[in-house]
Amino acid sequence: KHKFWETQPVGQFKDVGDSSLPEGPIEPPTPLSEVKQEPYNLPSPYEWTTCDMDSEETCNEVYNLLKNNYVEDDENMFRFNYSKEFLRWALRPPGYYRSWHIGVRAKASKKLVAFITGVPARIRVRDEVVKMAEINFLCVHKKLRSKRLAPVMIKEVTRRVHLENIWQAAYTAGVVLPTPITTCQYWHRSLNPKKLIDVGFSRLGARMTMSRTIKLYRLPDSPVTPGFRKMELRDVPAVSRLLRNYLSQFVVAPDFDEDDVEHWLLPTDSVVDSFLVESPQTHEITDFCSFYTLPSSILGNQNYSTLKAAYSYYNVATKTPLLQLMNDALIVARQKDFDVFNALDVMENQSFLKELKFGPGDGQLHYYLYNYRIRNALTPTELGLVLL
Ligand code: NHW
Ligand code: EN5
Repeated sequence: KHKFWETQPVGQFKDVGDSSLPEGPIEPPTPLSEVKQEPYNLPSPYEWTTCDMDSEETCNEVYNLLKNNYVEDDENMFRFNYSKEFLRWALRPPGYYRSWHIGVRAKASKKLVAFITGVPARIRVRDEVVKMAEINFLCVHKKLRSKRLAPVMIKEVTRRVHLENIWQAAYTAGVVLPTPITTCQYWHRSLNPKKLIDVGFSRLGARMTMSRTIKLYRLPDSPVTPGFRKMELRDVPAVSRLLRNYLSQFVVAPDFDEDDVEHWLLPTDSVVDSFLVESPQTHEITDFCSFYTLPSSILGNQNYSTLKAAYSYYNVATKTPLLQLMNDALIVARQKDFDVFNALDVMENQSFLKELKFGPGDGQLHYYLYNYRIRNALTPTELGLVLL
């Protein structure tokens, strides 16, 4: 079945449920001198390129490859359309390596035909903090599919990660591979129900009219929590403390320092939004919520070309009820003209999804670790990691 994945240091299906296998690295690191020094061979019409995301031109090429060839839903109605600013943000966190932004070009035309990326991250698994690569944006042009290019790209990114003395990775996918550490469900909260129905993202419920549906999803014009405001640079230390403390309860979660929080959570227009609650009495920062912007192209609709989606990111409630905090997040997302607010059933999200009128989607997201075994699959509530 999995001719490539069977050869890789990942949990194998045959080992699921085998409690005799130890938790931790599957293979030990090898001396750096033993890491292959030359890139893997591509089929001869293609060549490797390192993509400089600082370059407007390269960033445009990556953007266009993904816009036309990246992830679609199971009925091919929508395709992720990550913006250029988003890609720059996602690919240049603290300590990033340019060599992990890997493209494949057609030798003849120099056209970019495939892409894969890694960014460094410290991920805690139980009480061990492990240096990992987060792998994302694996994409092969539609016309070059099923030619076994993906395994070569995965081996090449693995080699370049190894050259930095990093031996583990984390990644997510909509497809089942050997073997998920957990499987999460996507949930969706309509903000602009009429458009969602018009484009086929959602359906009019049984015994529901359009005006009844619009009323069902109506939200207040502004957040209700006193002291709710946008996060600022001066909040980085307090947000870092709040988030680090919160994430410590999950089995798998990022180990964010202040530089990471500044990069990943300080608001960036049309990329990431973060809000917090500052106590009007004590000026203490007690609660935090965030979401990132990921539009999808709407494939073949006469009236609309993009679906504007917000994705729940990291949220921490210590004083404000999480339900109220997330309702305020929905309110500000609606004010910013998002059509839908998406969330996974990770962390404590289950506690607000139904009450805030999210409904389950038709998509799932499987989480994976490379070269790190987890003894038993986790529940989504044990997972404190959101990948983009
Ligand atoms: S998931 C999004 C992936 N991208 C898309 O779905 C975009 C649309 N699809 C495509 O571009 C987020 C192609 O279909 C792709 C496959 C490129 C997906 N992950 O070339 P072949 C990420 O970016 C396996 C991993 O013929 P193709 C995370 C498949 O099981 N493996 O297929 C990325 C088969 O192997 P098998 C995947 O359709 C994580 C082989 O590829 C996969 O032309 C990467 C077939 O290759 C997927 N999403 O191209 C792993 N989809 O053993 C990182 C298919 O079953 C691992 N495959 O025969 C860690 C590396 C770093 C380690 C550091 C220590
Ligand atoms: C991770 N970095 O399938 C990249 N999305 O449910 C890989 N469905 O939007 C991730 N099919 O259910 C890949 N509407 C995995 C995700 C791939 C994209 C995907 C799903 C997630 C999705 C929508 C549209 C379905 C269109 C037909 C969906 C129902 C919404 C409804 C709103 C009202 C309440 C009930 C639910």
